[in-house]
Amino acid sequence: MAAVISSCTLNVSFRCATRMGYAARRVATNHGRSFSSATSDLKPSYEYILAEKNGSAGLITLNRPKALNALCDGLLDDVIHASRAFDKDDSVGAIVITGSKKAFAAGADIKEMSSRDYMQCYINNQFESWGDVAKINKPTIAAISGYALGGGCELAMMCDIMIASESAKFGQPEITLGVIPGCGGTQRLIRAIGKAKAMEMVLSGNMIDAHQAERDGLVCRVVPDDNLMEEALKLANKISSFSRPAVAMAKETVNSAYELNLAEGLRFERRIFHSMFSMEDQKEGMKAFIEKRPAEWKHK
Ligand code: DAK
Repeated sequence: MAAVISSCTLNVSFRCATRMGYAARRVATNHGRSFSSATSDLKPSYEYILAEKNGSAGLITLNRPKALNALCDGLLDDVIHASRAFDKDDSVGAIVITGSKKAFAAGADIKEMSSRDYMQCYINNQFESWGDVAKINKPTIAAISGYALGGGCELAMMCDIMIASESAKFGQPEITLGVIPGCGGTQRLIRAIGKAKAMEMVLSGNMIDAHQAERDGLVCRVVPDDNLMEEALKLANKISSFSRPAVAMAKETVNSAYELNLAEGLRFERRIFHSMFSMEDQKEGMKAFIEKRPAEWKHK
């Protein structure tokens, strides 16, 4: 049933949005796609991103093509604003972040930060808000084509799932600029691909291609360039078709493995599992299985 739901979702998304009363409008993106758009807390438009809905997925497209989506302060502010708006929107179950075919993002904006001095960085706690992307409660999926370098790779790693297209290239080239990764590149990369491979990338600035990234466990899968958005949105809509609290608890519990030792993690998992038996969706999900019908989630 889930497979049926996911394969249908993309086709019905515009109809659904209209039926649900959104102010639907068509939006062209730099992947050349068009979707319906409307979510209450979203701004009508952003300077550096496109934000729209596709069925039950929120879609954020980095849109600074001339600079290969280099992550200037304004772009990051836009990403965080739209992510929070989708996080609060009950009709959205998961969020996809993508870039263009040539670049997911070529890193922090080197031109913007090049002349900053230590005191400016320190007093303003430069880039502190970047980490907020990892604080979004709903599942986030990075759909990556082309370059994901430096802060671009770090932004992708803040997401829960990374899907790459054949053209994707990942790297932490900060060492070539005389600095180090500053937003999780030294920490999340080692957890994703292990010390030996992370060290090579961070110390040499070497890039890895999509297939290497899949072999190393950095991305969950590689898809043809032309299928990237279809696959990412299909996955986001499939995740959105499940009980929202169950999905949120699954995300929180998996992420707790970053912070906890095994014994604490297993205890946390068990306690979360126990707590789910207070949910209507647990009753409904199991009853629906027994009655051989699709579950009707109440999201509580
Ligand atoms: N910043 C600014 N502009 C960039 C850019 C970047 N990261 N990457 C590309 N651009 C601009 C280029 O300057 C060029 O602009 P114009 O010259 O046309 O005005 C335009 O985008 C097209 O780029 P190219 O002409 O270079 O295009 P190519 O196809 O020849 O090369 C490339 C593509 C991706 C290989 C190349 O552009 C490149 O090497 N870009 C820089 C990659 C890089 O070094 N990235 C790491 C940046 S450092 C932190 C949070 C985050 C960070 C640090 C701290 N905290 C929370 C503390 C992150 C740091 C970084 O990401």
